[in-house]
Amino acid sequence: MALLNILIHPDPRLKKVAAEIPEITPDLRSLADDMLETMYDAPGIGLAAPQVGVSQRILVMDCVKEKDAAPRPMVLINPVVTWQSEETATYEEGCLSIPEQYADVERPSEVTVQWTDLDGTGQEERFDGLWATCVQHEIDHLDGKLFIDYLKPLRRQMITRKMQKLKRERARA
Ligand code: K1U
Ligand code: ZN
Repeated sequence: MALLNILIHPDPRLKKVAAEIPEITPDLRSLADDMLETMYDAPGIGLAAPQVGVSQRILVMDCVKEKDAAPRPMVLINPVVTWQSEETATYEEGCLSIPEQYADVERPSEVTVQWTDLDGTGQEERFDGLWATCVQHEIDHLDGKLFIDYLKPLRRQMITRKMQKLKRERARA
């Protein structure tokens, strides 16, 4: 297992549409393990492969919040939203690729998602609450979209400038 480097916005690799995964390989299982380790270490509740520089359609998430509850690590390969509610919900979102910036984003409050798991088996689940927000945020990453793309241009520009400054400071350190 290994901790992976999380790309920081702006980065062209975060804007690309990720490729479908044709088969489950040992390398893919190893990537999923590393992504989960990286997500828990960050800490975060989700992580998509483009955030670690891999342009493939795989994401991990675990939105269990209760301290004493068992973790629920999930690995979704080639996820597709097959249904979304008309009702929406607004959550204050963050992103490991845009550290320390948060903003309200409105999305469908429930979604049904189909995906392939690491055994190659097709899965389907309806998500609500934070799980629904998170899975939509992560699928957006696979489509080269960030939560700041939902904000007004001026706010997006301010956040992008802050991230450019952060990257310059990190490069100098
Ligand atoms: O995709 C990512 O960048 C991960 C992101 C997922 C996300 C957060 C909030 C709403 C939608 C999607 C994060 O995990 S940011 C960190 C975070 O939210 C968190 C960190 C520690 C404890 C609880 C939450
Ligand atoms: Zn994100």
